[in-house]
Order: sequence, then structure tokens, then C-alpha cells
Amino acid sequence: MKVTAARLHRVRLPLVHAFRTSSHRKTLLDHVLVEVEDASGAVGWGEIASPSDPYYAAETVETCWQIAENYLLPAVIGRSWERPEQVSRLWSKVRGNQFAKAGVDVAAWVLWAGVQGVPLAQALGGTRSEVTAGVSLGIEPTIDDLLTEVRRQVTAGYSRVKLKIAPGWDVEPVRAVRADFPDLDLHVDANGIYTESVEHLAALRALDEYELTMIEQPFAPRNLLAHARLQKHLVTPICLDESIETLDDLETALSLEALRVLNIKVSRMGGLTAARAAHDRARRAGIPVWCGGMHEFGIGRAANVAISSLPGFTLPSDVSASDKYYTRDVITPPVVAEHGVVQVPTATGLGHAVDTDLIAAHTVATLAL
Ligand code: OSB
Ligand code: MG
Repeated sequence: MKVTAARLHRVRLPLVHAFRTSSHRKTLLDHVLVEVEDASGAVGWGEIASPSDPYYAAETVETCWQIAENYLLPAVIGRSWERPEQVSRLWSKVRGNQFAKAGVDVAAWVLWAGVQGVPLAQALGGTRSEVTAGVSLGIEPTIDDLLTEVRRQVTAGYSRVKLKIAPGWDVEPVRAVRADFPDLDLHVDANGIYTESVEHLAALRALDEYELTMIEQPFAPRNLLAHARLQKHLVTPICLDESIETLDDLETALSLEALRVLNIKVSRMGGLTAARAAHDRARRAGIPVWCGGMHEFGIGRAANVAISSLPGFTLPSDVSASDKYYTRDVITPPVVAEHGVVQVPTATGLGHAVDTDLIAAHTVATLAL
């Protein structure tokens, strides 16, 4: 197998509902779609789902584009490989830049699965035919707005809701949602905004009363020790997201007992090969995992659904239906959820057609290599 040509498409789509976390607020997203092609004309698509600003991770849309253009794609084009696991080895000298790597890695997996004539989930070793989706809700202007949003999603069929929290928007919104939805699978995500100050620790420990499934990434990404210290005082499992960019990070976090749940993001781990390895390692350690999202368009979302079909993904994943995010998605059919459950596609490759007309209509920059 050999990639002989590649294209980047910077595509802009408006979000159906503005999204605010402790670290960023978004209404429009620019993702970079990666298209790789072999000599027979077969094509594989991937998605670089980096936020525009370096507030979640260090990357931006511009850095992803520049790394893909100048390092990743030149390392791949013209080189032979047998299995998609070998593709990320071609850029092993490139440090970090996980979102950029993930887009190219997914494109190679999708190309390979398509050429082999197998669904992406099957190529990855997936065992599940459907995946339970959860929704992630941003910080809303008021608690009433949040309750309206939770009710909307529960009515739409989702059985798990995650709430973004930040100092001043934590115990009160959780108390209000828990009071109205006593049986909901509920968890919170702080995106690393808390410190070990007396006030912050008091708020985090107060959350232990609300039967949350987990508290995700309370402290700064590199502060694994703070997570390990807090976990000792909490019944609620701590889940790590931003802290785990590599398998070495996971190894360190496991040995420090800094997590009891792992959020695996294909983007944050640098692609499907690394995401699957993180799944395998967590499974051996008895740590349940779920797939986190970055508001992916349909291409990245389909990759998230595929990885979520692996056996260790026992918790609901952030793979809600396309219509929670976008009026029209870049794939047909879009990702759909029924009663909060997404079917894993059985068609080969990505399992969805890519809508190149829609992509062209929303493209703000392109590059052919
Ligand atoms: O921490 O999971 C996060 C979006 C942007 C930045 C960080 C995060 C998120 C999400 C999106 O929660 C979840 C989704 O794609 O449904
Ligand atoms: Mg998170």
C-alpha cells in the first residue's frame, strides 16, 4: 500500500448550539479534512479536529496544517506499508502534534479498510455492533438554560449527560440537574481549570455527593500528582482527558493511581493506532474507557464510532448524532442515534459516503501534495 497524493481541506461549519467550556467558547469550527490517495485512485479521509485556539491542547488549526503539510504527509507520500499501524512510524521523529497526526493516521486507516473491503470497526478489531452515545453540554448562561438543554437531550433519547464545570459553575448546576434527573448517568468535566486551593478542593469534594459517574480532568494536564491526591479522598472516579497524550502518560498515570476511568480521544492520542493501544493498556489495568469527542465533523465522528466498538469501551462515548452539532454533516448518511444508541456501520472503509459537494461549499483553503 502506498499513498501517492494527498489533499488538505480547511472546512468551516457553524455549530447548532454555541459551546462553552472552562477553557474555550465556540460557535464556528474550522477542521482540516485530510484526503490520501493511492495509485489506483482509492481515497481515504481523515479529520484534524483541532480547536482554533491553543486552549485545550497546544495545537491550533494553523499549526496542524503546517505540520501536516511540511512533515507528516511528506513522510508518508511515496512510502510503502502493509498495515495502517505502520503509518505513524513513518513520522516517529515528529514530537507532539497529536491532532495533526490523528487526521493523517485516520485517513490511512480508512484508505486501508476501504481497499481491503472491510468496515473500519472490523479493521480495528471492534466487537460491538452498536455504541451508546452520551452528550456533552457546555456552560450555559443560567441554570434554567442548562436544565432546558438537559431535558432536550434526555427527551432526544440520550441516557448519559456530561456537564462542563468551572469554579462558580459546579455544585449548583450539578445539584439542580441531579434534583430533576435522579437516575441520569451524569458526569462533569472541568478541562483542567481547578487548583488545589482550599476553595477549589472544597467544591470538588462537595461533588462527591451527587453520584456522578466520574469527574473528568479537574486539574491541569501535567499535574498528575494532584489527580492522584484528590482520588484518595473521593468515591467518585477521576477520569483523565488532557493529561493523556501518549502511552507513556497513561503508564505514569496508572502507576500514580491518578485515574479510575480513561477518556480516549483519537485526536488527542494522535490517531487510531495509539487510541487502540491505550484501550488495550487500560483494559489490562482494569480501567474502563470511553471515547471523547472534539465536536468532530462526520469523518472524525465515524472514526470515533469505530474505535468505540472495541470491547473495553464500556462507558457511553461522546459520539452523539451529527444533528446535535451541525445542520448538515460532511458524510451521508450522517451519524444518527436512536434512543441514544449509534449503530456501528457495516459498510466498508469509513462506512459513510463523503459529501464532497458540501465540503467544497464550506472550504476556506485547500492544498494538494
Ligand atoms: O474536554 O471533551 C472535552 C470539546 C472541546 C474541547 C474539549 C472537550 C470537548 C467536548 C466535546 O466535550 C464533546 C463532543 O464532541 O461531543
Ligand atoms: Mg474532557
